[in-house]
Amino acid sequence: MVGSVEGYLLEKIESEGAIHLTLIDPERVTCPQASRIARKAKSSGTSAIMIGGSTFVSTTHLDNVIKAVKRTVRIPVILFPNNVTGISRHADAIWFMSLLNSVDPYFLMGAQILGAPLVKKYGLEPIPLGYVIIGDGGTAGVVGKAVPVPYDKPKLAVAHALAGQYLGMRFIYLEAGSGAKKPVLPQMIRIVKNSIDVPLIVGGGIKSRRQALTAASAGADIIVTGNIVENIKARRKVSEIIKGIRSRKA
Ligand code: 1GP
Repeated sequence: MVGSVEGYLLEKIESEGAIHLTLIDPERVTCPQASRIARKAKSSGTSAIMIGGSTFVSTTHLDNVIKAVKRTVRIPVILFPNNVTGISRHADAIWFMSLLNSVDPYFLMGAQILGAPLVKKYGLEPIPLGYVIIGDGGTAGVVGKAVPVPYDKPKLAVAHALAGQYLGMRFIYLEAGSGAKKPVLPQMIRIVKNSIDVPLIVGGGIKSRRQALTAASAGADIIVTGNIVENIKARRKVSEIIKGIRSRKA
């Protein structure tokens, strides 16, 4: 049941303690830019590339960005879809996700029902993921019609994460929103990590080595960064983030 990309992530977490994934938003990059970001991120030590955004992208451009990334690096490409239109046959796997604190059934199960046949048809590896919006959640929170978990209510985050795990989701993602002013707080990461038995992903607003170290030390198994890779200093930035993750005290 566990596919090769999921197995790869689990092994990496097991051997490295905490890992980094790079998110590329196809709306914000050209194909050459996506290739460059992926190459630099890979050489800095990122473990996989996630592709997705919160709003709109043409499926042709999405396909082309993924093809460009796959031509450049040999690490897995995992879709991070905000809707059915975020599915591409060219990726290796897809975070098959439900936005657990959405009030809209479409984001809880509707989009998944529409997308599942495509995942099957394209032979994508689905990785079940419970997605929880923290703080204002940025664009993802608005688009997904989430009732966000406040930063200072860690027990509410635990309730969401446990519900996801008990429904069979094999990863839980605490999302502060791309470009969030404040990342998920370590107190929340720690209590969620101590309450669940599946790997914990944390992202949104992580911009520095110190913030990455804080999240990894609090128990994040996977740290996702997006915004910081979209500029020319990408390599140095990603490399700093990864150094932060690797210097954590478990
Ligand atoms: C957003 O958690 C990711 O979905 C990454 O956020 O763009 O702020 O790094 P940033």
